[in-house]
Amino acid sequence: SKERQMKDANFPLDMEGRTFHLGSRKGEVSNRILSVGDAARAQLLSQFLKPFPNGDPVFNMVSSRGFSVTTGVVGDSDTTVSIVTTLMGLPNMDFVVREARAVVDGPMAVVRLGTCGALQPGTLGKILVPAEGCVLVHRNPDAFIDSEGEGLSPYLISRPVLPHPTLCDNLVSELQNTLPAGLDGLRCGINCTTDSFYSSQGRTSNAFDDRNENLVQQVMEEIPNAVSFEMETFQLLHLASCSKGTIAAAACAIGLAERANNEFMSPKQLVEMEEAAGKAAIDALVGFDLSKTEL
Ligand code: R1P
Repeated sequence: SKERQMKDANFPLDMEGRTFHLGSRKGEVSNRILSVGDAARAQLLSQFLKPFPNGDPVFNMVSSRGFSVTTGVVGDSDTTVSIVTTLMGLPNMDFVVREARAVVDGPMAVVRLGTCGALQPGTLGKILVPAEGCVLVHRNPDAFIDSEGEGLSPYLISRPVLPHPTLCDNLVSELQNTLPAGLDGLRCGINCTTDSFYSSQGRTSNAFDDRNENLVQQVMEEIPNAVSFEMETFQLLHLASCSKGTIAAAACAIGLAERANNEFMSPKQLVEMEEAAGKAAIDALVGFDLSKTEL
């Protein structure tokens, strides 16, 4: 609750050792984390987690900020996985990765399963995997200052950051096993993480000065193998690459809407893909050798 007494303003913890936003403490989060955007997806995929061998039930908590952590054992193994509801956007992924890192001992593996806008024709409903990397597409506020912004680009595109190659390979081969269409059900390429669902994904608006009418075209010209627009993966892969070799990360996302033709998946198709891709992501985490997080 908001009344929690905190200590250490540099990295706040409460009196029980719980982090400020994710709200978990040591012993509650596995070294293997599946990060998903919303609570319904976390709930759906918790079917793959079983009680602990000592009889303890699957652990579940929701923080006052709305993040959730569900930790249990996978299949007949004694390997644990935590499913974390990461909510949306770069800062929330930052909270999850940093605050999970603070309460987990030893190396970690994190896989994100999200939804995304599908950028390539014919990829609606496919799983889009940033095996070739992930860029950040973000608004450049300086370009919007009337007197000084002239000549500046209103959107900036970072250089790509890569997933952990072995973890990403694990994910692709597990997806091949679980997706109804096998390899045809996925497409690898570059993911574009954006700092807005609207402006920096090229959705136009009369209500704001967004200067984004040509943004999707610009992204596709600069990054011909761009497959997806979503909002968290860059932060995950970037932080993993800055984790001094302690975090391996990879990601995939379901092509929920195809941008070029404006088509959406049906809710039923979405749940089927969430289940299949979620199973694959959990199996990829379980099969990953944690001693190999260093690149
Ligand atoms: C936007 O609708 C949200 O959906 C996508 C985006 O990254 C953003 O978080 O992913 P999730 O379904 O995982 O939240």
